[in-house]
Amino acid sequence: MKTIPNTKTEITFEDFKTEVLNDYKLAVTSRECSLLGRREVLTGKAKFGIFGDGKEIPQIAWAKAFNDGDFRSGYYRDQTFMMAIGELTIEQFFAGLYANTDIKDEPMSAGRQMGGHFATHSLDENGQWKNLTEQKNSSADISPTAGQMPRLLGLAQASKIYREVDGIDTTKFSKEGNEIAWGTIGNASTSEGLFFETINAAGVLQVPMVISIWDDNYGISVHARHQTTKENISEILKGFQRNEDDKGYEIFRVDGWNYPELMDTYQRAAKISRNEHVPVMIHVQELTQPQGHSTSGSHERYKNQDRLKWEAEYDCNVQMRLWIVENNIATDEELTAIERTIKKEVREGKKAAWAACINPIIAERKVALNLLEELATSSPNGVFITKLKNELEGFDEPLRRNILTATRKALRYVVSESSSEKMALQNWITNYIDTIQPKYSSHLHSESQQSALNQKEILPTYDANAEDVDGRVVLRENFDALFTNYPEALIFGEDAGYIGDVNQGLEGLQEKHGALRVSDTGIREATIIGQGIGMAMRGLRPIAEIQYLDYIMYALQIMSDDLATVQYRTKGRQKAPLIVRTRGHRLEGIWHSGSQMGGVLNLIRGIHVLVPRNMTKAAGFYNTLLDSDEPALVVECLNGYRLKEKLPNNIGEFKTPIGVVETIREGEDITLVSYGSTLRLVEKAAKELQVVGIDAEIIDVQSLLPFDLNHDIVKSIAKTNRVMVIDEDVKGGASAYILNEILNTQDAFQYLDSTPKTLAAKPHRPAYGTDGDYFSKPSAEDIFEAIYEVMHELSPADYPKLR
Ligand SMILES: Cc1ncc(C[n+]2csc(CCOP(=O)(O)OP(=O)(O)O)c2C)c(N)n1
Ligand SMILES: [Mg+2]
Repeated sequence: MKTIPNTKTEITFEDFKTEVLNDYKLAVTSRECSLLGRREVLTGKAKFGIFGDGKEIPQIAWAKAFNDGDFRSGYYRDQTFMMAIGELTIEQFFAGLYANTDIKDEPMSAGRQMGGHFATHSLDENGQWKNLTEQKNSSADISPTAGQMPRLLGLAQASKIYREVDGIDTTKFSKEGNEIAWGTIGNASTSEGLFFETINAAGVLQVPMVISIWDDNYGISVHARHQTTKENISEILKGFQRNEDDKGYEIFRVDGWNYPELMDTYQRAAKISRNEHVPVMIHVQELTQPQGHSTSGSHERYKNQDRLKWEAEYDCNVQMRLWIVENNIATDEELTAIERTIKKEVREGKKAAWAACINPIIAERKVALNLLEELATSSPNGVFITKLKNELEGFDEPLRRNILTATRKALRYVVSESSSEKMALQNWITNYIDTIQPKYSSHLHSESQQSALNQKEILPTYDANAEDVDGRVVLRENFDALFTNYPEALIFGEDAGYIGDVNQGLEGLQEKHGALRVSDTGIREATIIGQGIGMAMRGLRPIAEIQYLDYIMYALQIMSDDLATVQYRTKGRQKAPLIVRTRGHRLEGIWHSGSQMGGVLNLIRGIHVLVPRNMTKAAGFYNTLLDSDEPALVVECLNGYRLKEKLPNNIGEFKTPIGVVETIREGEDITLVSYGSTLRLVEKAAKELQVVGIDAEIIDVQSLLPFDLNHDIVKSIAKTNRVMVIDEDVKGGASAYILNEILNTQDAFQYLDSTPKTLAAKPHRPAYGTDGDYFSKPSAEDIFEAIYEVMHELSPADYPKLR
């Protein structure tokens, strides 16, 4: 036989048989899980199911080529692979389906993600790195199709950096860059832009990435003829094939039901990619979906009889079984016996998983029922409370929601009573919510010691005769210090390398720190972020540069869906402390002046959003962030690079704190809240207002997410009794966000003597040119007049109408 599962040449037939049968057992186990999983959804125990049936055999071949230290970035079909690398048991599979919130039972996401979204733990329970070279790693899945691709690029690039850059401590992350990043994607999802963008970028970067395309001819109900030119993705990507003259990909095509061919293909692919750092594509064709796409519908609706017949015949498990029998590796009876045992094992595993999920809730319900009973006995409204109690008791499979609905409603019946039973229930409800809520809400941000919020401010210090320099020089000097102090730090983006970014904040740094650490990228914002996510997940400290804030829109989806949710969707067991550097605010024209902050703020909760008003503040943020373990977006002021700032003498050391505002002008009459470039106009207006006797206090927010953790703004309002938020975003954008924080989080209403105001831009994008800006965004005159108007309303005699 040409291929045997292992590349070792001398193994006995018995060894071979054991290994093949073991593989078959795995395939059957995985399939049984899928079959039973679907039943669990149809009977209502689980909400939704999407399974790996029909894709078992290639995943077993892949798992054999997957080494410790390697990373997976895949999608919901990969359960067999996860089982094959020992990272998913039968119990865990069902725990995911049932949304068990205990991370010990459900290690993929502690019930936060639907089943079929896989992950391993890169961090221990304290948020510290485990040794990733000693385990098989899977980055946490996300649901948007092809969303796994950008991160895959970075996971692969990390190996290249670890192999080629000197001076990095690789102990926990890499063995000479020998790790492959393995991707998987469905055939239909290759239609997404993210797929093509990643494929091109990996070809350019020549990184050890192996992408498997699981091709079952469909994307839900939509046939390949509507998805892919020539209905064949490897056919149309042939131009990426490398040859003697040009670098590119190695491309393989293999049938997904052909066990020996798959074994051979994956071994060859791994060898090339691991040794030579060449990207490889494996187009796995002729796969099936025995149960259709998911539990949401049946494939009989869109597959014809011929297709269904073909799928039954070419089901990869069926084909492997045939191959085993035909090659006299095992008899039909032996296999039937194996299948029977596995069915039983899966049933038992499922039962155990259900018990683990439901028992804690039943125990909690018992406590609640007792409290309700006691309350009913002590209350004149006992009958109503008993009814609630009986309803709660009647649920065969209670949810925590049922427990809280009953107990919270019960309190309404005793609202005017006072009893120890009532107090006991009140306390229990509060404590119960306090203990259960974190199961759903913890770890949006890092909860480790390195959380950015634990970083203390270190002020910049200056020589007596400190030089006035262009703002960009402060940044450049600071980046230089950071790349010297942090060998694992690197920056990349459009024009970030050779010319040192479009505003020269990285001038000369490529020459000094090398082209792998200060590098140019293609114009591909989503995968620039993906590079950053993947590298950050493997212990590097990437800074991904998005040239202008306006163009972050291309990357916003991946920031929102992937980067922002890494900690949350793994309950703190993975992190991607990526710094996204960009520049925005207050330039002119529909696309170079944007401050689409409202959108950004609301889409990337989980990422800090920092808006420094000058380059010293910005540099301080980079220093803070590199000492912490969280992702952040830093928006530098586009019009601030040539403004003069004093050069601090503690470059690389001073730190701007996160979530802390700064009062940049003291005043008595009104509190003005703003950030970024708009502050310069607010300061100008404040000076002019002083002339007419209005004394404004100005607060620079600096950090939009998190927002004013010390609640300093409300302290200012307690003094001035008036507030205006000034912003260049559209109405309802960042200004509305800020006002919400001031009113709802900081409870400023009680101190206000005038209506709280926001002053924002016109609803259209800003027109080009100085006048375009003047008529699109708040000008110094607009700000002056808006504030004057507030004072006019207060005292028309002192402040007569201007116009
Ligand atoms: C961005 C995005 N669009 C749509 C969906 C809904 N959706 C989920 S799976 C799927 C089809 C994917 O087909 P394919 O990539 O071939 O994978 P398969 O399920 O066939 O293995 C679609 C459209 C999604 N999850 N994400
Ligand atoms: Mg498909």
